[in-house]
Amino acid sequence: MTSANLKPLSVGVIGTGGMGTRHAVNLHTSVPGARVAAVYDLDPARAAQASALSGGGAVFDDPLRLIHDPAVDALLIAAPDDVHARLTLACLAAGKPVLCEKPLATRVAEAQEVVAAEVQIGRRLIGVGFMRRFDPAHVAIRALAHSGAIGSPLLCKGVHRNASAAFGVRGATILVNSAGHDIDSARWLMGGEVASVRVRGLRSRPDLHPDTRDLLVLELAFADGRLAQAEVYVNAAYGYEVTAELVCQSGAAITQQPDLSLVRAAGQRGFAVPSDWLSRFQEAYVAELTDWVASIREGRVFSGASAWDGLVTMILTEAGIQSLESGAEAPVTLPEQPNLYR
Ligand code: ISE
Repeated sequence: MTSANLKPLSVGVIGTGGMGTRHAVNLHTSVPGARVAAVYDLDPARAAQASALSGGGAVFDDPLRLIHDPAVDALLIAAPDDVHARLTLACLAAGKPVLCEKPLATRVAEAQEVVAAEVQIGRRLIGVGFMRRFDPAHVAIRALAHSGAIGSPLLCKGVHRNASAAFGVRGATILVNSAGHDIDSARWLMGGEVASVRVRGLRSRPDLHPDTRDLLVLELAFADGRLAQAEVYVNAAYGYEVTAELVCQSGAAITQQPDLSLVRAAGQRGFAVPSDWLSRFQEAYVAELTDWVASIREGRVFSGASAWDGLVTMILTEAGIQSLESGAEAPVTLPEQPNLYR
C-alpha cells in the first residue's frame, strides 16, 4: 500500500514557541499525510494561537497526557532544550515515534539514557531535528563530494552566524544550543567519526558581561586525520547566515543561501540576508517533516539524524565545553555503536 492510501498521521506538537509553531504550520500547510491533532505549551495562549494557525487541533494543559492520548500517533518536541530528553523518553514509554528538536539532550548521561531506552525497545522511534541534512544546498555539496568528481573530502569549513543572542551568553550554552548543528553537519558531510575537539572563544564587545563567549571557533579532528572547523558567532548583528564548504582532493564546494532576488537600493546592489533560521531553512524544515511523516506511514527509518547521532553530538559538545574551559584539545572516545543504528 502506498502512503497515499493511508490515513493521515495525527501529530502532537509539544512546545509552540517560534520553532514549534513553525513546525505545526508547516505540518498543516505543506506536509502531505499529516494533521496537527494536538498542541501543548507552558503558555496556554501561545498553544491556542499555534492551534488556530495549524487547523484547530486540541490544546492540552499537560504534555504527558498529550503524549499518551490515543488520538495522537506521533510527537514533535520543540520545547526548551533541557526537557527534550525527558519528553523523548516519555514518547518511547508510550511506544510512539518522535521527532525531537536538537539537541536530543543537554548532557551526555541523558542522551545515553535515551539511546539505551530505544535500543531496549529495539525499534527506531526517534528522529533528531538537525535540519541542515535536508537543506538542498547541504545535500548538493555532500552528494558532489561523495560522488568522487572532485576527489574525497579532506576539510569541512563552517560558518554559523546569528544576528543576536541573549545578554551574557556563555560558550557552553552556544555549544549545546547552536554548535551542535555544526558538529552534526561536519560528521554528516564528511562521513566518519571525530577523535578530538578543540574550542576557543571570545567576547565580541567590551560592554558584554565578562563571562560572555559569543564567538567560538571549533576544530574537529576525525579519527582518520581529516579535519573540520566552524565559526559560531551569535552576535553577528547583520543577520543569519550558515555556510558549509567541503575542501576535497581536487576541488571545493560551498553552500549558497537560497537567494531569490538581487536587490538594487540605497546605492547598493545585493542579496538580502535572512534574519533567522526559520526563513533560511524553511525548505529544509518542510523536507525534514515530509520525510519524517512518510517514514512513519511507510514503516521505514527516518532519513535524518537518529538518537545515536544525537548522542554522538552531545559527546562532542561536552568535549567542546571541556576544551573551551581548559584551553586544551579534548580527546573523544565514542561508545560502541549499537546494531540498531548500523
Ligand atoms: C536555534 O535553535 C537553531 O536551531 C538555529 O539554527 C541556530 O542558528 C540557533 O543558534 C539556535 O538557537
